[in-house]
Amino acid sequence: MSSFKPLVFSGVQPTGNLHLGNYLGAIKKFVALQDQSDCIYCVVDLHSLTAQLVHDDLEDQTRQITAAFLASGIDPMKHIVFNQSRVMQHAELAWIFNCVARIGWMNRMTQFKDKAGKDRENASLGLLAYPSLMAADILVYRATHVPVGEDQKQHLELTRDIAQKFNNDFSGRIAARGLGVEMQVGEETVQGYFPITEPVIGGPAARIMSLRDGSKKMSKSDPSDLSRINLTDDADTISKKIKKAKTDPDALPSEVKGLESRPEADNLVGIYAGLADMTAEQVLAEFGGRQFSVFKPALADLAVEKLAPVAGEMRRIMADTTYVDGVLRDGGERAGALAEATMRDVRSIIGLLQD
Ligand code: AQP
Repeated sequence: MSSFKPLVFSGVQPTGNLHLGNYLGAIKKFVALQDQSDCIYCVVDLHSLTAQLVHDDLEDQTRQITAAFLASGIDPMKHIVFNQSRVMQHAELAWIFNCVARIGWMNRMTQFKDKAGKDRENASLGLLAYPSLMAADILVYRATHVPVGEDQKQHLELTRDIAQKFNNDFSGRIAARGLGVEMQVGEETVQGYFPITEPVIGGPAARIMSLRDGSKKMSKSDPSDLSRINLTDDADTISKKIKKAKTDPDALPSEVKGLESRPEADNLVGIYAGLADMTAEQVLAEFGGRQFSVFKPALADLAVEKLAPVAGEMRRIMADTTYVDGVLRDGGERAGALAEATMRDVRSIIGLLQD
């Protein structure tokens, strides 16, 4: 009996300027994982339609996320970088998962509740079914690991539920075709066609909060630009935003426990730790007892030092649209071949006739 080879998949929506939360919570992890496993990184343009259906610049935003991947150090030759809509098997598998998943599962998603707001009846069906497409993105490659920020944890649990239900519903047909793969789920060894994917979440930057309100996550859709550091911000803007970041009047504590109930201080320490590849403990060992008037300039210098090269490289790559489009085309072809192999199995498992 075979077992799953480690494979990393993750995606980012082309819904606006990338920010420090996307960078530290996701993209920096994407870069780190490429030395350990095969990786597939996707600009999830179909997902972005749930946020905004009519775009004037979806093409450019897709290229911008691609440029951010490449500028951060993702190698598109060793790994796969593409935009989701090129590989139609994502949408095909999402339809099948719409029939596997239950409406109640979708209704419980906090992101759906937040984004739909009070007028749920008027939210698009796509917004409700978003996690089903996300499960398809991951499972069409039978990916085993998914690096994401903490806000995506619930969606990944749903991906696991969908995989498990598919494996159970079709267990007889999977076994009859010899397509079962043995895997460890908790203490149990089980067989199934889809892996029960592991989230890769954690570290000091798993949830970067708004610079204006430590109880809200840093987000592209926050109307205040001061709430986030965009990857394309220049050095002055980064420094100004950190200087204006909300804090409290106390000095930094020497122990992590002292950050409890100080969300803004906790957030800035997490950002420093994420940028410097340190733990919060190490940051506090250096800055404990110091006022924000000392810590903020040090954080601003560090942010400029780490982000300016990425922004510069992004601009250089963005200027060469032929290159960016070539990366996406090549990645799409390679991803499409892998996805089609899965879909041939899935169609056979379900009983959908094919040649
Ligand atoms: N604040 C954050 N802290 C850590 N990680 C974050 N991510 C997003 N915000 C934070 C992670 O970035 C990856 C890509 O995100 P996405 O664009 O696909 O989706 P999103 O979560 O909807 O991003 P935004 O910026 O928060 O957009 P809006 O404003 O539309 O809600 C994901 O891995 C995500 O976890």
